[in-house]
Amino acid sequence: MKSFINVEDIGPLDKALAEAMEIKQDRYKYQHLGKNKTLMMIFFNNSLRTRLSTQKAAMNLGMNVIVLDVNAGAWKLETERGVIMDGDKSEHLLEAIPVMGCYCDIIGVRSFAGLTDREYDYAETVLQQFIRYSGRPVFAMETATVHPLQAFADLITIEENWGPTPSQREGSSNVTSVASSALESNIKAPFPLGGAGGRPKVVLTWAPHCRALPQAVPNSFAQWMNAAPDVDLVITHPKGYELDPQFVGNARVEYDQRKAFEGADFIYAKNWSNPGVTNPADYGKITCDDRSWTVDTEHMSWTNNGKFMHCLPVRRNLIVTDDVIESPNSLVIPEAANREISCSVVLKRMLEAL
Ligand code: AN0
Ligand code: CP
Repeated sequence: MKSFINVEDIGPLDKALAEAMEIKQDRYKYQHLGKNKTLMMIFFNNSLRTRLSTQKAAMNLGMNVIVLDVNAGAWKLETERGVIMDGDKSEHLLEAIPVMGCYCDIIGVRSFAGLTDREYDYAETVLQQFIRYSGRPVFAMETATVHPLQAFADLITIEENWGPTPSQREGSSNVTSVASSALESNIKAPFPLGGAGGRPKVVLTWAPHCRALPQAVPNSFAQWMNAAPDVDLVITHPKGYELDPQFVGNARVEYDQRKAFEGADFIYAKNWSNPGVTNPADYGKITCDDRSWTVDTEHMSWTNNGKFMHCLPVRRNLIVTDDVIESPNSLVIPEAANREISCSVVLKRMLEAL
């Protein structure tokens, strides 16, 4: 795998999920792959989970790791070509990127959307420069429009928490492609999505926030759920918050949050700023702060004993109430734990392709 940005990059999801389950059982199994290989993580924005889980995954694979926080200690970088650099930026990305590439074998990039210029953000301008000029395989650690490591971890978490009890799973004869390919490759079968338990209803819900946040997390979540075998994806948000159609795909959009929640097996909450799809002038703005969208126990009572998910960091009592995030149905911690697993699969694939 030469880059990891979109769901297609990982190939068939059944194989990727089976590999994730295999690595989860023995996370040091592929430690030989990373010997004398160096991962460089470049952060243009803050992070807790991505920083820690990616480093852990790389260490599990025997890699060396270099972390650079661009805004804390490096020269301030110019990203636009053609500007006269007489301001506060001392170095241009066009030199910095190939230099970074000299010191490593694989590069991970975190570079959020600026949320002022939709075209610039949706062209993934910074990420594309890394791909073009670093000479190294590059993966997204949340870029302007996508956060695939998160979406892959979310898929693993849904897979693990969906369906009947473990004993019923063993006896299930309704084996789908996930399990069959896993069995073929002699890997312990994960529970098949869309198997004995039917199709999980997964609801991506917008929730209010005090800051303008990117669309990367909901974009990737929608993209991965659409690609997953037999997931019934419903997206709910206030009018005007329509995500880019390339990510919405065939998902159902339901503007009535209560209707969307009815019968849901998984509630995936996230704030995003206005994607500027219906009104380009609204791009990156907060055009709704309706607190009735905050996920509370009443919201969860509309679901099918649904599990609560959020990628974290989360602002309590804006996105979700204390009661819901602390409830036994909250998956936020296992979800974060699976970031180590999703990243391990990605780095393993990249190391194999070096
Ligand atoms: C970021 C976002 O919404 O994209 C990162 C989430 C993983 N969140 C914040 O900036 C609070
Ligand atoms: N979920 C996630 O990516 O968290 P961080 O922003 O802390 O890395």
